[in-house]
Amino acid sequence: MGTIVACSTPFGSSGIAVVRLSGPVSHKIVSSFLEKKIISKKHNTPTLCRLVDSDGRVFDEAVINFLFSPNTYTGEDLVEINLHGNPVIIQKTIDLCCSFGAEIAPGGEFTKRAYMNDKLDMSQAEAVASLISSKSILGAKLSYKNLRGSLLENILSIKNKIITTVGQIEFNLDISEEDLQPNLVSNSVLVLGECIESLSSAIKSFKAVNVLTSGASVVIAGPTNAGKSTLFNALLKKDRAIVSEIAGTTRDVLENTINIEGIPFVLKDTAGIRKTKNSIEKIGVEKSNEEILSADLVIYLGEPGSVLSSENDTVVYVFNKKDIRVGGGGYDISISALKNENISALKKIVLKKISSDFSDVGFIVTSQRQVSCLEKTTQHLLIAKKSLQNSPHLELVVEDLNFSLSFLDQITKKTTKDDVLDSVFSSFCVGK
Ligand SMILES: Nc1nc2c(ncn2[C@@H]2O[C@H](COP(=O)(O)OP(=O)(O)OP(=O)(O)O)[C@@H](O)[C@H]2O)c(=O)[nH]1
Ligand SMILES: [Mg+2]
Repeated sequence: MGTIVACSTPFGSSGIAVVRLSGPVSHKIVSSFLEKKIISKKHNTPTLCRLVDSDGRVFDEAVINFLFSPNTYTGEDLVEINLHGNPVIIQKTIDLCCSFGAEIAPGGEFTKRAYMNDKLDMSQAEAVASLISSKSILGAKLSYKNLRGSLLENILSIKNKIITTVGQIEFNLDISEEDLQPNLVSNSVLVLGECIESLSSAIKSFKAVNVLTSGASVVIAGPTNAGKSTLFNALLKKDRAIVSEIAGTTRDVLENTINIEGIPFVLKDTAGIRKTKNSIEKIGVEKSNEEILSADLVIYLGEPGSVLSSENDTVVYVFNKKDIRVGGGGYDISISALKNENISALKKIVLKKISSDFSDVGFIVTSQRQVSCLEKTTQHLLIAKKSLQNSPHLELVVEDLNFSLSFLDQITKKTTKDDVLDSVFSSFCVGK
């Protein structure tokens, strides 16, 4: 593998920026444009150095850390250049690295190398991506748990149970299929049942984790003039949406993120739902219905007696304008968006509805790819379990158990195909 370079911090003006190199000649490349061309022989000893352009003039000074294989993030020789965060200086440094033999690193290349050099397994590499993209501190904590090997441990424990079951069945097959060990079938069914249960709770955890890392989408919906945009503004604590007494004011979906007790919510204001001949408003209403369908939660501002007609049943029914009218029976809460009454109580209800999904998540997965691997594992375990219970054709059972193991391997081990690798690492940012 060649030597790669990238800026690991966001490109732009900042106090400090970090340019990183990894690969066999990374130390030599960096020393080529230092005023004093010494390569540090000591691991992890940050040193102040001057950076020199091809005309021999110094253009910045930087704290440079030379790190030696294998005790680095990638497992290769690595250099971290902490320079002033000016895009011109960053670009000059990267250009110089390239002129001395480095290649620009594509997104995720540093973590991909860490994976290739056995510094991380696949579940830990994916935890790095979700740790970086997490929008809440709780999401970051869960991702960090996986980075430290929580998912790996849980998967290995399930794998061990399956491998032991395969071993016991194969041992029986070697002796005699007719003369089965007592309790072999019943014990195996029990163990596979336990594995299926753990996998199913991990699959369920994904929705909750996704909310913590990407934010829960909360759609404010209801008829025209119900006060949706007024509520949107009240929740954001700023006048973001246009409010008026004219029915059909909001046409496009407006979006903004709020944070309730550390959980991110992507709040959406939508067009009021009504029958209309206006072609633009009609498009707005269609968009509202699409948003309602895909929302994690809908705040529905309805008229008394009206119910949201959608397949999405995660709804908080809100009676608005309580300052000028009476009612509210059968609703989850009465508020006045205009007078800011009961807005905090509404936030609490929203938080409770969303967080009930992840109040006690233990074994969690953080990517759709991991979910589909676990689903395929479960399918084969279910078939194996059924075969054991119905007519124990033990060879078939072993075949399905081996299939289930191959899907677990895709989450943890290195047997992963190139296309899976590309899809995982291409979602990373450059420099990680
Ligand atoms: N008295 C009172 N008026 C309210 C309240 N909430 C909204 N309104 C008024 O109701 C009218 C409609 O409010 P909007 O927030 O624009 O309603 P909307 O549901 O977004 O309407 P569309 O975008 O047309 O679907 C405005 O005149 C608001 O001032 C409330 O709690 N009390
Ligand atoms: Mg509106």
